Amino acid sequence: MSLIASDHFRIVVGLGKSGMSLVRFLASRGVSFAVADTRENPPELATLRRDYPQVDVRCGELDVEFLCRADELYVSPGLALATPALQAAAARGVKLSGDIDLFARKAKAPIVAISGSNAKSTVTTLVGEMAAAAGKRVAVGGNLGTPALDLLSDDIELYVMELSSFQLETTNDLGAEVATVLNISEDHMDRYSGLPAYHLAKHRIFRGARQVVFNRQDALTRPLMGEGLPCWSFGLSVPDFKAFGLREEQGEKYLAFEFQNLMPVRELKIRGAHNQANALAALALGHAVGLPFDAMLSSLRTFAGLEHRCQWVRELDGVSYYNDSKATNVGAALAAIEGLGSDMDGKLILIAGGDGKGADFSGLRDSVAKHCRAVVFMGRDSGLIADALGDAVPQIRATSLDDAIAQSRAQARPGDAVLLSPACASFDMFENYEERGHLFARAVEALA
Ligand code: UMA
Ligand code: ADP
Repeated sequence: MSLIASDHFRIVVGLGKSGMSLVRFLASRGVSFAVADTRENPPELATLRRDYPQVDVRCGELDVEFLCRADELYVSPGLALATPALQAAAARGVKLSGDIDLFARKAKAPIVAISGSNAKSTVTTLVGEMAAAAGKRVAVGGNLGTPALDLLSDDIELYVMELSSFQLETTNDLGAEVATVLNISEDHMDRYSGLPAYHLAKHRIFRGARQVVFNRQDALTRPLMGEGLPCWSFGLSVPDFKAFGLREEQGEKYLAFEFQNLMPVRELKIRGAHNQANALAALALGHAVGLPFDAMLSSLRTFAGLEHRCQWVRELDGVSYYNDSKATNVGAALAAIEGLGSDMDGKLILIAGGDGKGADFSGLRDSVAKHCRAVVFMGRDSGLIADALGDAVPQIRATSLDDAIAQSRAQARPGDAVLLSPACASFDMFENYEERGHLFARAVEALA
């Protein structure tokens, strides 16, 4: 892996999980490459030095001259393409690309590609379980955790990929068998110039797709181009042709395809209207790649949801406690407040706040006023949320997560629920949303 410029010299920019998967991939194919990371001590540095000691690694501020020795940069989803050094390299003719483009070129099996502001992990996991229940050799990953390139194998019959807007920024031609953007609401506004730029990044998922699934209730999920591509839709309304939705018969609500009832909604283990939409999206994606209904429905009957997504923790004094730490944006918190709030007789005590990522919190006001008894705030941007909510409900400031739990408990009455659904990222107080969720669950379980 010399540093001498050649026609085929690559630089992996970013040495986290996806960067390390690129290193393994390129090394195994004898491609000449180096690595750069803006951090002094990136997470996979020790592994790289141990397993690939010959690879040149540059840590710290990106050096444009160094980057320009490559003909292509594989940029981590964690780095914005707008980063000046990357733009300077691009202006000098260096191609900017990412791991998903490489993966798409090498994958021999069909790809189910899933993006959206929320519900990606839930729907990706569900489609993966449906495919496994149908007897397919399926690989599931992407933004969900296992980097795409680590999934590549000749044995695989179907890839189910969760793709973030960050990954899609560097994805030029995915060529998925079926692609979807599940929903669009504001997120990552600290990285994008506004909703249109974020929307544009998400819609790159449709490049080269053979089929499309869109959300009938969210116009921003419809592909801007792609006339003539087979399209399937999902939504909570009554379905028509090529559509999944809800039908009601004799007081019983059903998941349905076109004019056919598939399964009573009450047989779903995952709760709330947002999860009914997720189940319908998964059915649409699975149907598009030929999975049989019986296998898909049996998965829906057993899937209990992922950790940190509206997860029931315990009941104490007639009050239920839910961990929705994964609600790192306004859209996700809204879905949880509406989904749980309309499913119960009591009210919610909402615990919110953290790193707001530049979001506009005013969209929470109506749902909070309708479903919440009080909001308990914690974290850096809690003042911004408090201002946006105005006098919708009583507001309480907490000094820590434990304090927030204690304050919520004091507010709750039997029949209520305490819901940690912060509408914010966690990085101001915690390592990540998982740590925030685990600490919440542990503290709630310890309540006497
Ligand atoms: N970073 C630098 N300098 C660099 C490279 C990264 O400062 O040169 C920082 C950035 O703040 C960045 C963070 O390090 O946000 C992580 O970057 P990384 O390259 O170390 O990330 P990976 O470990 O490769 O993880 C990435 C995805 N991370 C991001 O998009 C931020 C993971 O999604 C994904 O699971 C993994 O690849 C495998 O595909 C995580 C995520 O937070 C779960 N995604 C966002 C989300 O879901 O909202 C989009
Ligand atoms: P993602 O991978 O897109 O972050 P997850 O499945 O991890 O999605 O869920 C993230 C958050 O979004 C959770 O807090 C969850 O309660 C909420 N959520 C789940 N389904 C929906 C939906 N259909 N619309 C909006 N929010 C949702």
